Amino acid sequence: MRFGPLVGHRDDEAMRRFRRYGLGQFIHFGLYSIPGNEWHGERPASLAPEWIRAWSGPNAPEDWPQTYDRLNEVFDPTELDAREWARQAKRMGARYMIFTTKHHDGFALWPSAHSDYTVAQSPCGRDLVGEVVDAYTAEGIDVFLYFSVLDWHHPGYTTTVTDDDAERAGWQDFLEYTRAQLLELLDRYPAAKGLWFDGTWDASWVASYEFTHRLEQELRERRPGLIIGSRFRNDEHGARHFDSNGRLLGDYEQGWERKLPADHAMLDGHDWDGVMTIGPNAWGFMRDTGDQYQKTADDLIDLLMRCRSMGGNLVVNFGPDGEGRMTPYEGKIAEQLGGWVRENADAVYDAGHVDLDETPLGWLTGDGDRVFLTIVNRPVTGIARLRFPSDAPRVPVSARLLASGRELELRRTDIGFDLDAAIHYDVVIPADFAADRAFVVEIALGAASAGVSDRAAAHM
Ligand code: JFZ
Repeated sequence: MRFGPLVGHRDDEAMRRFRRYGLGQFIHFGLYSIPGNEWHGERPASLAPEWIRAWSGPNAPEDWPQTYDRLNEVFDPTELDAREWARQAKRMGARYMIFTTKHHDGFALWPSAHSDYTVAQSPCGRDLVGEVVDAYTAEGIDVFLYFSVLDWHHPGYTTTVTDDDAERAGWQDFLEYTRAQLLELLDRYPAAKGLWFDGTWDASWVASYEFTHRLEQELRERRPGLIIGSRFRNDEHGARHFDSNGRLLGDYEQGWERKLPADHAMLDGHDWDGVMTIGPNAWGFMRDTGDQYQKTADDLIDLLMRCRSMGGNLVVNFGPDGEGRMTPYEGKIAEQLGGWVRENADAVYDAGHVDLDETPLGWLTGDGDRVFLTIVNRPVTGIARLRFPSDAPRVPVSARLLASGRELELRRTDIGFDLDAAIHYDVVIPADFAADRAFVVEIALGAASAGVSDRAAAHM
């Protein structure tokens, strides 16, 4: 295989940092934020709002793509204050963020020298990518640049492989433009830590594997430490994300989108993150979410800890309105999620997968010295039971509620099953402890010989 992975499993500082991000923020912002999924009261039947340019059918406005393409003439998000966004993300507990520099419509949120369809050709006139990179970096939040290869504006873009000479020349132009924009992004925004690619599924791009292989090399040379996910390129057999030999194409698995791995084993040791919308499938702003279910802070806490228990990060998407304001619902989510994460930070950031049996009570994370049990399903028995292998070198020695530090009774429990293979440890959740969200039990580990005595036996 000549066009397989360019890098193996990385363990440099940038990737070690990636593993401790825990929580991230995605922001989808662009021309599509202006219509917000509707135009003069009409809506497309089934498109994500950031796809509204693809609206067709009986209720689509006349000449819709042309109308959409001219939205740059009115694009002017005067309420957009990147420092405010960054402060909100900080309060939410995000340690990295992904920003749409150019979505499928081809409109660049930085004044790209390689395009005539950018913020510079709009009343906005600001470098929004620069503002976001600076504001988030100042808050200590790492920035990844989302970049859609798929481009509805560039005349040379084609979805298919063609024999037509003019079309082939157009595609070559497009590839050069793509390369130029990516190098431009890296050069303009040296603080950006990664590139988050999208729209790389068309046959034209898949057939350009020699180009993409060379380009990945060039990007990595231009910016040592740069993180590139697996949604950038494919091998010469068209295998995407993983090459034909099953090797990951990039630094982390970038295919977990609005779905999560079923268990840790299926990740095969790869780094990963899961990107998630708050509504069912809306990345860009939606004026009216109607009766669509919106994930609650509790849903997101559950998803976050589920991701952490499998060693991944959760990235929550925000879609600001056309003026650049975060929506009130997103604001509420950010505060609620942030409040929880702040109280339970030890279980979130520096804790990852722990090699223990799963529990129906919630999610396990660990940092070597401690195991954290995020209880989502509080047991009616008041007992949180964990199963340790009987030969475990380190076992629970004490337990407390992470948020308050309240000590909890811990006991080794011999209930007469699974005797040879396992020891069960019970943490007693006090009946007088009231919780209206998931809560974390912190369990300190110590040498097996120092474990708590078998109190069940002592009571006999
Ligand atoms: C893409 C975009 O089309 C969408 O607008 C949004 O930006 C999202 C983050 O990315 O949508 C995808 C891409 C990949 C998958 C699903 C939706 N996928 O791999 O399942």
